[in-house]
Amino acid sequence: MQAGPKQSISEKLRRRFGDANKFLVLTGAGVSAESGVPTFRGGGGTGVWKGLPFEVISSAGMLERDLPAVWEWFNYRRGLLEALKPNPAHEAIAGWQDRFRDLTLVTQNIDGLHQAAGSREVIELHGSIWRARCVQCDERQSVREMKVDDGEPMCLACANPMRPDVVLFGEMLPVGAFERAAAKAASCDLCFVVGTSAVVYPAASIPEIARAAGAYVVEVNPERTPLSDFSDEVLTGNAGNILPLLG
Ligand code: BV8
Ligand code: ZN
Repeated sequence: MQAGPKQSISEKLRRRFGDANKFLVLTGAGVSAESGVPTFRGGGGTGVWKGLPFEVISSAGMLERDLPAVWEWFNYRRGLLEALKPNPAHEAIAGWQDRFRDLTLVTQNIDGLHQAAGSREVIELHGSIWRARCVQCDERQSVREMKVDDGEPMCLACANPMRPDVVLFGEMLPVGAFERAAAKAASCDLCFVVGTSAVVYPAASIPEIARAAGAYVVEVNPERTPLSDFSDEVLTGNAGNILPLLG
């Protein structure tokens, strides 16, 4: 990851940050990159699995066709995550929750590192790799209490197959999750967008909703994204270096 010129925080942003009442933070894979979690588009090796682009292996169609393959894919990613720890970006965001009267943390990540850093009430738009859900009765169970490496686990409540409790492409987001995030975006006065390529919808519409509602939108990313042009400020660099600068 190239070390760009040392990013400084403008007086304007320091003031906006200091005066923020309703603060929304949206994160993507980039916030976990410095923890060693491969990103999807950053060439981190989870863009393709066994020759299949991740949008295919992580799709509703694949679940229909081959649930064991979907389990194998998420078991592999969970294996990568086991030993990984939150980084200073996760810790900075966790520290903000007691500083702001109204902070909403919305993530596209399924890795649980925000919660591991101490963030509470995280809106997980795309679910969690640490949970499984019954395909029939929606019973949820922590994967940590299940044997998942020998074929797909069965539901203890109705004996139907369990599936990873993540949102696959072509599937609806968890009931209420997007609506809650969108409502907070529509009433926030400050919106940080950290480590996302902003191409997956409806998650990428959250900063658009915040901007349309007059919020000050700040992007944190070492690279430009479709959001950069309409953000009020772009902080170019790694979240682990930049977020702690805001204190
Ligand atoms: C749905 C879980 C409705 C599984 C995921 C509108 C327009 C076009 C397409 C659509 C549309 N609406 C719906 C679609 C289809 C689709 C979609 O958006 N497709 C895209 C590809 C165009 N959306 C869906 O299918 C959604 N469902 O719409 O349902 C529906 C359903 C049925 C019937 C009617 C309607 C569901 C989408 C959710 C899919 N699941 N994840 C899994 O993890 O495998 S998405 C997954 O990919 C992630 O959760 C995340 O959302 C996305 C990856 O993006 P990022 O997190 O941003 O990661 P990426 O690698 O791309 O970028 C990393 C960034 O970090 C980079 O910019 C990099 O520069 C930066 N970075 C790197 N290092 C650092 C850093 N930044 C800061 N610090 C660093 N150190
Ligand atoms: Zn069940």
